[in-house]
Amino acid sequence: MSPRSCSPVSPSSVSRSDLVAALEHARERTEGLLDPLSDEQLTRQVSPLQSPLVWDLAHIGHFEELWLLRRVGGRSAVSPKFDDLYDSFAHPRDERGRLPLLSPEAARAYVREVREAVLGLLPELSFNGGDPLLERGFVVGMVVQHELQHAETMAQTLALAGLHAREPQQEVTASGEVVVPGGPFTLGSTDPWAYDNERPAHVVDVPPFRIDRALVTNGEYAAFVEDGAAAPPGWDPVARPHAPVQHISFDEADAYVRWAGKRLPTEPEWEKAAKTVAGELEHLTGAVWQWTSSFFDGYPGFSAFPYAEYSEAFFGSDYRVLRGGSWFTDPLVARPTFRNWDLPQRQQIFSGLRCARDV
Ligand code: AVJ
Ligand code: FE
Repeated sequence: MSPRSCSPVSPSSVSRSDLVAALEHARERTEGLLDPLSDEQLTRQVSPLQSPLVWDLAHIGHFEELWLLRRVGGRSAVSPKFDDLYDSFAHPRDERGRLPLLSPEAARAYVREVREAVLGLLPELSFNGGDPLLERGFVVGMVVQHELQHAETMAQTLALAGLHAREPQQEVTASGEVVVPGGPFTLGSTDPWAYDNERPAHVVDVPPFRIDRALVTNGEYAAFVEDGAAAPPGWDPVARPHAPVQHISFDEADAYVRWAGKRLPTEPEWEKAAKTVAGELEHLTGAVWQWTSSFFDGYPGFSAFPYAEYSEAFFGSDYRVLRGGSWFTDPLVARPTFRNWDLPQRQQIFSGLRCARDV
């Protein structure tokens, strides 16, 4: 299924029908992945790096219950067990296959029950009454984006299981570099659905730099592999030499750019290019996530909202930031200010790279 090209929610107002449509759109993407699967495929621990798919499904429902039914709606918990079972900080991914999880049938019934209650609650809520959680539908947007992000995590699991062998459909056609002139630009977002880690928007002075118009292709990466680098998992460079290379870790991306006599863009450089020379650059979104050289950290004046476990818990020098969005990422998530992050050795994500260089 291809992502819907949806009109963004207007910053000045939000209608209940927009919110319902966004919730339904996220659910369609989840169901599109999971409906064709057997119970065995849904409950299997495919990799220590990924949850069993049925965990992601019930976790999506639990997050929606927690934020919309309980926090906003004041309802009581559906089951006291779920707060532990489906808390991503309570059990690492490699242990989730051994937990007493809901069966696929029970998980489906749970997410359906939560969604029906949410649709009943929405007409009672005021989205411009001064509550920052509700303002312009923020908390609904958060629940929608959470489900869409877990859909991508589930797509990674399916790719690892060999059940959803997919890759970027795009072919790289651009070549050469763009010089981005030095000077200030605004890093971050004022979009009402932006995450806390995209805020506050602030002016940053970025010295001039060069950035490639195109992503690194399988064909280009093949020369690096011939020179001794490890081949990415599941790689077949002969099949699609002009497609962007994917399943590249930060460490490999960093090694590639050095080998090529270049470097990765920093996060501010990537965002400045996306905001000021987008027309010159190919595949800013919709192909593969693009590694930057930046660690994941808060912008100056960062304040966790509405919970520290989304972003702040990962700040520091463990995680590197990726920008853009993959062939799977929904347009609702793949905005130019959106920040993704992962550990530098991870390859299961749909990640590639774009080179940069000093002027
Ligand atoms: C932004 C993709 C790194 O999967 O850990 C899902 C998204 N946060 N549930 C993750 C997320 C909470 C997050 N990433
Ligand atoms: Fe989650």
